[in-house]
Amino acid sequence: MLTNTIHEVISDRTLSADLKNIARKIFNHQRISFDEGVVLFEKGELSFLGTLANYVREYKNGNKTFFNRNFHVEPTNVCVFTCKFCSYSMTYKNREEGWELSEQQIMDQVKSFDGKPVTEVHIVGGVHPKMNLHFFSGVIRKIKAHRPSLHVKAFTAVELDYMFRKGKVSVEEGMKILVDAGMNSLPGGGAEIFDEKIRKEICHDKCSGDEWLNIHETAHRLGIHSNATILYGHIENYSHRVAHMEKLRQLQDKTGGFNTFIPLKFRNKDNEMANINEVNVTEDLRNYAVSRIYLDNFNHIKAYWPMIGRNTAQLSQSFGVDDLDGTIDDTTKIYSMAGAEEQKPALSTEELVLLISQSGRTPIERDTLYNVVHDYSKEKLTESFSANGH
Ligand code: V47
Ligand code: SF4
Repeated sequence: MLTNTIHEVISDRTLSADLKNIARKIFNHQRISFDEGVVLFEKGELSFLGTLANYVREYKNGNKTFFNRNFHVEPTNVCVFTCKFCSYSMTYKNREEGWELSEQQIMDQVKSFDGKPVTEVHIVGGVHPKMNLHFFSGVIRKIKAHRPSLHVKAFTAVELDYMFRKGKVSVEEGMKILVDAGMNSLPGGGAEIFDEKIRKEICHDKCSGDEWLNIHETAHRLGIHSNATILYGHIENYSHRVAHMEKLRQLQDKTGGFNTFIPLKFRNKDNEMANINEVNVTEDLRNYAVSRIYLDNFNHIKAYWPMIGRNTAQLSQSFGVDDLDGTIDDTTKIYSMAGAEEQKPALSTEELVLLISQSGRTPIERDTLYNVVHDYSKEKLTESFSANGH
C-alpha cells in the first residue's frame, strides 16, 4: 500500500522535477534544505503535501494520535507588552475584563481538579509587572506539595525572560529556581515568528527570537523538555516560516529537548491586526504538512483543537498531525477571545477518543513526555455513546 503510494508520487508525470526530488528525499528519510522547504510551500499542492506528511507521520508514530488530560491556569491577563495580534491582554483598548489571581485563587483552581485523572497543569498568561519569580516559585511549590504527581508545564519564554530580568538573575539561575520549586517543562508559546523584522512589526517590545531560543536551550541543558510554536497566517511569508522552523531544527539537533511543534493559526478577532484576513483551512493543512516534513527531528506535531475546531482537527491527522493536545475543560480564554472556532472549549475524554477514532486513528492518552497512560486500541466505543452523536 505504502510502496504503491511512493511509486505513484514518484512516477507522476505532471509533478515538477524539484518536487519529485523532494519526494524522493522524504521517502529515503533524507533531510530537506531551507530552499526545498520554501518550494514545498510555494508549489506543493494539498494532496501531494498530505501524502508526504502522512508518510513521515506514519513512520514516526504509526496510526497513533496522542492526547492528554490537562487543565489550564491563566494567572492574569494584565500584560506589560503590546503584541498587536493579542486579543487577550487587558491593556489593549483598556479592557475592563482584567483579572489577577492570588496564590489562593490559583490553588482553588488546582484543587477543583482533585480526584479527576488529569496529569498536567498548563500555566500561562499575561506578563504582570507584580507577579514575579518569588510569587511564581511559591505557587509552583504549593501545587507540587498538594499534588506531587501533577506535571507542571509553565510559563512561556516571554514570561520567563521578564521574570528573570526583573529578578536580576541570569536565565540559568532563574530556571534553576523554578525547577527546584517543581516546574517540569515549558510550553511553546511566545515564539511567534523569529524573523526580527516581522517580530518588530507584530510584537516589538517582548523578548527577541534569539532570547526565546536561548531560554529553551537553557531549559534543555538543565534536563527540562519544552514545546515550540509558530504563529502563522498574518504578515509573514513562506521564507519566514521555513527560517523559523530551521532555527528550531538546529536547536533540536543540538539538544533533543523539544517534545512537539505546535503551529498556531493567527485569529483576527478584537485585536490590532483585525484588518488582516485569516488563512483558510487548506492553508492550515498545508502548513501542518510542511511542518511535519521539515522538522524531521521532532517526534510530534500538535494541532491545538480549540483553535482550529473539531472538523479541522480530524482532517489534520491526515496531514502530519499526531497529537490533539488535551481534554481542556473550558479553562483557557487565550483563543476564544481571539475568535477561535471553539468558544467554550471542552471535550470529555470519551469525546476526544471518538473524534480520533472517527478519523481512523488509534487514540492514545499520553502524559506530557509522551509516556503512554492509556492505549485505546483494544477498546470498543459504547454504542450508546456513538448513537448520541457526540
Ligand atoms: O504565544 C496569541 C498565541 C500563544 C493569538 O505548549 C494567538 O502545549 C492566534 O503557546 N491568534 C500562547 N494565536 C499559547 C501557546 C500554547 C497553546 C497550547 C498549547 C501549548 C503547549 C502552547 O498564543 C502565544 C501566541 O503565539 N496567540 N494571540 C491570536 N490572535
Ligand atoms: Fe502579553 Fe502574551 Fe498578549 Fe503579547 S501575546 S500582549 S506577551 S499576553
